Amino acid sequence: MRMKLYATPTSPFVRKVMICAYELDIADQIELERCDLHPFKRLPPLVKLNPLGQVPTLVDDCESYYDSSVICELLNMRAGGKLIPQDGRARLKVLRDQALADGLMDAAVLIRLETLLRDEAHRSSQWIAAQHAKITSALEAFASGISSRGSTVDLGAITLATALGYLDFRLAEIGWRTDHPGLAQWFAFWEQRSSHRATADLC
Ligand SMILES: N[C@@H](CCC(=O)N[C@@H](CS)C(=O)NCC(=O)O)C(=O)O
Repeated sequence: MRMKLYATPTSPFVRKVMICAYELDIADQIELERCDLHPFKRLPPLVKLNPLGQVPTLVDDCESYYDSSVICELLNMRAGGKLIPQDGRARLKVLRDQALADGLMDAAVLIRLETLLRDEAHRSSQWIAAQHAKITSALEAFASGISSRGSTVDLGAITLATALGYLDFRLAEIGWRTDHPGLAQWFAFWEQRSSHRATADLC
């Protein structure tokens, strides 16, 4: 039976899930159900499946799963994949990398919402600066370990690549490549992967 993924085309978390699906060669088992989401409006059919009313939400075998980290774990399990090491410190490190890159994407989405939803008079420059600080230190952390990352394809690398792609899409003015040439070189390799290219219109 095909899985159904509730999605919006500009969610980096949806793209992360679909990159995993392509890497695991099971993207054709997923049917995308497009949702028109707005942060101030909840979609009752989506809330029924996920009380947070967020995408990505996946329905598999009459059960719904969220958030993106759980869905990626499910896809990896279903495909018998190797995107997440099974145990030990290796597993924890991949999950930690995922958490850091997810946090980077959360900060970028919050900046986007603050600037999109509020008029200038009500915008908090302090709030925006605090989110920028998270992005800066997350990029520094990834940059400092990039030489040992090599060409390994795991959930941490996928989430990092998704986050960098989202920065290019929504916050290009950050210009992260200037400060982090090693990260830029790594991402140039990633951008060529078919999973990244196949999901380009998702973000
Ligand atoms: N932690 C969640 C974050 C998902 C998320 O932030 N989704 C956003 C779209 S990018 C959303 O659905 N926003 C609508 C809302 O929060 O009401 C995940 O990893 O899936």
